[in-house]
Amino acid sequence: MRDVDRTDGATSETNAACPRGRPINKTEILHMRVQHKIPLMVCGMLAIFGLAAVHAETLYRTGFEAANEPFGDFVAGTLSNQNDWNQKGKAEVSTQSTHAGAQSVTPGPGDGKYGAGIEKRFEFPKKPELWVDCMVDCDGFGGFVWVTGTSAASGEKPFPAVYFFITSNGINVKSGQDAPSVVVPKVKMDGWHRLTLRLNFVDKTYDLYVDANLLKEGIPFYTAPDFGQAEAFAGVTLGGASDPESRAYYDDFSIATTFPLP
Ligand SMILES: [Ca+2]
Repeated sequence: MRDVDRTDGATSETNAACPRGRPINKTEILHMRVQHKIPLMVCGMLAIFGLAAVHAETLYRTGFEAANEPFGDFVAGTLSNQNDWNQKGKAEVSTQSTHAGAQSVTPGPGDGKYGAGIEKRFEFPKKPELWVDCMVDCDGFGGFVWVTGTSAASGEKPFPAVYFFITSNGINVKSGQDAPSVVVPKVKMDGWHRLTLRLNFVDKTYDLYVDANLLKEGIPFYTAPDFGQAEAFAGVTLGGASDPESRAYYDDFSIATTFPLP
């Protein structure tokens, strides 16, 4: 027996599932539909998460080791622009202080006024979100990190999107040439610490994590006088303090489209 509810087109049936032979009411039909939909919803969610897992990409990763590096091995000693990590100072692939393995990288000492830095450019397809992750040991002196980007106004010329200094008191963020520096919640940056940045090129902000703890979210990208804010990722500069005695070491550097694991 099959009835059609003409008000909503729903079909009610009397069959083995309805032993008393009474029509199934609308509430029961709705319940059955929901029950039927739950497995479909679960399948859909699994498919979405599966696709997300497939699309999670590690775009670059290095421990600056001598072997088994997926994007190029490093020889201990003078950096000499190995694997397109460009240097201006006396940068080295170092065995002095490492977070993992036998080697790390240091931009070398400052010149008394500015800290030395090492820089690498990347040419990834444009992404709305990127995660930059690294370990840093500032050896008590401090350092600085820039993430550079490009905008329609800057063309191919990169300029800072993320601009901060690591000090003994915490992390000092600059959001513009004339903008005041902001010290995010104080963290003691002695020894090795993990720095993680979630870059949002849609909102033009970033979130800052230290040792996987979110310290501050939604920090505006640096605003450059002629170029505005970065719209696409261009590269990274890792730097040390200005003191000639200073050394900052970096290790386990990666760029990915999702939160880096573990
Ligand atoms: Ca290493």
